[in-house]
Amino acid sequence: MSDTGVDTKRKTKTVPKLERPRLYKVILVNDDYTPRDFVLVVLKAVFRMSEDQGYKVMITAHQKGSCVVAVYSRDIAETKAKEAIDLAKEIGFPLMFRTEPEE
Ligand code: TYC
Repeated sequence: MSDTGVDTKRKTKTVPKLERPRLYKVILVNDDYTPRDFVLVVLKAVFRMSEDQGYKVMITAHQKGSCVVAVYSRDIAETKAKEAIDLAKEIGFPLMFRTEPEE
């Protein structure tokens, strides 16, 4: 108690709520020009996927229009998406990856 008679001592601690940083999905988008085998090469090289995983993701994007490849922090997701797009661009394929935040 202080000498003003007012109890200034806090009785409950305020614990700041730390929000977990949002995670971002990297999404593979289908197109009509990039060869399936090349999509697989990119998925294995950039996203470290096995042949099996890569094939499933590639064929899902091919059939449904898009497929989630992986989930990362925003920085890593954007870097990997750009790396993959650039790799395809170098060879002249329009392969596209998008990133979007998870709900
Ligand atoms: N649709 C392409 C083809 O038939 C293959 C492909 C699959 C391209 C997935 C992009 O994200 C993709 N050659």
